[in-house]
Amino acid sequence: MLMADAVHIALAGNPNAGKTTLFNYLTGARQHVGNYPGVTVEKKEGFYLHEGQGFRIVDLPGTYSLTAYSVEELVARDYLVNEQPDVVVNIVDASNLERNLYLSCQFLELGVPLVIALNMIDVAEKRGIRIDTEKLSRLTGVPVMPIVARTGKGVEELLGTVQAVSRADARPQTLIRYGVDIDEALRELVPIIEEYKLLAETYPASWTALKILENDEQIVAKVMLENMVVGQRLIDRSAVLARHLQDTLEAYPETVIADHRYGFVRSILR
Ligand SMILES: Nc1nc2c(ncn2[C@@H]2O[C@H](COP(=O)(O)OP(=O)(O)OP(=O)(O)O)[C@@H](O)[C@H]2O)c(=O)[nH]1
Ligand SMILES: [Mg+2]
Repeated sequence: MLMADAVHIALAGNPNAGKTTLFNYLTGARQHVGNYPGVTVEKKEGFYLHEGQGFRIVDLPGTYSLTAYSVEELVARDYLVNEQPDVVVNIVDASNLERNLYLSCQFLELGVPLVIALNMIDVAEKRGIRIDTEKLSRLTGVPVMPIVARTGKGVEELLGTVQAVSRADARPQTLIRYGVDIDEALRELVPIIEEYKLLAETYPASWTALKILENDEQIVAKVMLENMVVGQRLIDRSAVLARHLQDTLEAYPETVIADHRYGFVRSILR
């Protein structure tokens, strides 16, 4: 079998969600797992062969967000956009759904091919938490597969779905709305980013626009490097939004954006 045929998957999710546990289960590796978050700081790579299909698996550090504020977040997000895995498997702690889905929102925004692995189903069941996986799948627009990484329960089915998604080559569309002011700014920024093909190789225009409004230093710098004149136009528009939100809500754009992600999550969990 050629390595080129392997499905390239990245395990991503919150700290302590069970990424390394699944990685170890699949690759036979003995990477350290811990009861405290932030155990994995570097990415680890392994290989898994399943019914004639090879999987190249990357275990990413856990993050709560995909901003540019911490090394872990930058490692995870740069890996996803630079290495472009065939499928991102978002390991979600089923016993802590609201917090975990906040990060899932950001994978949806990034538009990466996504499968949600609902891990720690055993813990959730013990606590009497029942999750409607079909509803969750319908509302997020991506497959949701329940697993217990510690025992391997559901992992076969998860890999089958991962394989199908890698063949389909489909990218999820984000269904998240951020309120009238931000949505309006996005509607203005996106066509400009598209017209000048800013960061077009790596990021969807809607994501780049959102990051400019969030004042994400890394993305703003990349945009300026590509086109200073257009970049300045986008920054100026973003500043108008920031002032408006400050005047009307006394809030920063990134706070309003985060609030709307949580709103989306809550609407899903209702
Ligand atoms: N009961 C149960 N425990 C699990 C399951 N999966 C993982 N764990 C436990 O959860 C804890 C955290 O697991 P890790 O695999 O280290 O989590 P991680 O996502 O790699 O964490 P970071 O590297 O910090 O991002 C460990 O104590 C695991 O044994 C599961 O399905 N059920
Ligand atoms: Mg880990």
